[in-house]
Amino acid sequence: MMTDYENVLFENYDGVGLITMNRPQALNALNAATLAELDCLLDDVAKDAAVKVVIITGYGDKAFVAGADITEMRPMSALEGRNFGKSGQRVFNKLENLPQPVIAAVNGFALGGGCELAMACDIRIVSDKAKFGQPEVGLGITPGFAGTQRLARLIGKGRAKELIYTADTINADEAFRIGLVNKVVPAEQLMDAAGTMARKIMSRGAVAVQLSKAAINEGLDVDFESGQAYEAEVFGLCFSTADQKEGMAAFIEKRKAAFLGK
Ligand code: CO8
Repeated sequence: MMTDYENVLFENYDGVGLITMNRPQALNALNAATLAELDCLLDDVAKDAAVKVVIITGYGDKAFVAGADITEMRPMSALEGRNFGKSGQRVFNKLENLPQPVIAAVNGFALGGGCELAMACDIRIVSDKAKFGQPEVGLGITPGFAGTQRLARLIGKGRAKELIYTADTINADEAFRIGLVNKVVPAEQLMDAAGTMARKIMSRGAVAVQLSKAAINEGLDVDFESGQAYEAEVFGLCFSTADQKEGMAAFIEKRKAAFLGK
């Protein structure tokens, strides 16, 4: 695994891979170099069997990610903007479809591309100091890293339109109320809460967790019947795993399952 990135940090804590977005001088804003590093890091993580669950957070106590880098975007042509948007979409799709489950531990501002990054994660646990929004129309652009798509799918069309058209910033409690985030915790408990959830997920059958993730993601992009067909295939596949034999034996024997992840 490569570890000499500048703008993204990576550490493996007993199977929990911690990715830290690390450009504190710009509130961890995503420039092209940061996106490129995240892209490579995700390739490494996807292949790393020692990483069971991933947590993504932002460096410092102020920002998760304050968006795409406005200084870098300012002089872009239409074509450059389109290509930058596409490259961000591609990296965020890679994140969304990472084999391992991904928890966003949102420690502060998650605006624009930062909100879009959090939405590409499976689960969002957030500090009570976190702030969310899609401020793009206030800059004369639309969301460009799939915010128009993921926000509407996550919180519904009406609320997504309100947030995007007004460019309002909302606090953690409001984000929870509208279903944008899973859980709000006091700032100082954020990493503990994310770690606790990561370890709980790790205690389950890893094959079943990864196949559940694939089935949910696959299903949201196709019609219901095709989603069900995919589910039936992965459900069947589970019966060829050691984890299924262990999980069901443990239930019958009234003991805790010791999964092998295969
Ligand atoms: N890009 C570049 N630099 C940034 C960004 C950013 N998104 N956000 C903050 N910074 C920089 C500031 O310029 C400042 O730098 P300096 O110290 O050199 O002046 C430093 O970070 C600290 O920021 P502030 O002084 O502004 O800190 P405040 O506490 O006063 O304010 C805010 C914090 C409210 C988060 C404020 O920084 C802010 O509004 N930031 C911009 C938020 C924003 O609009 N984000 C959306 C950007 S657009 C986007 O994400 C589109 C995604 C899709 C792109 C598609 C491509 C075509």
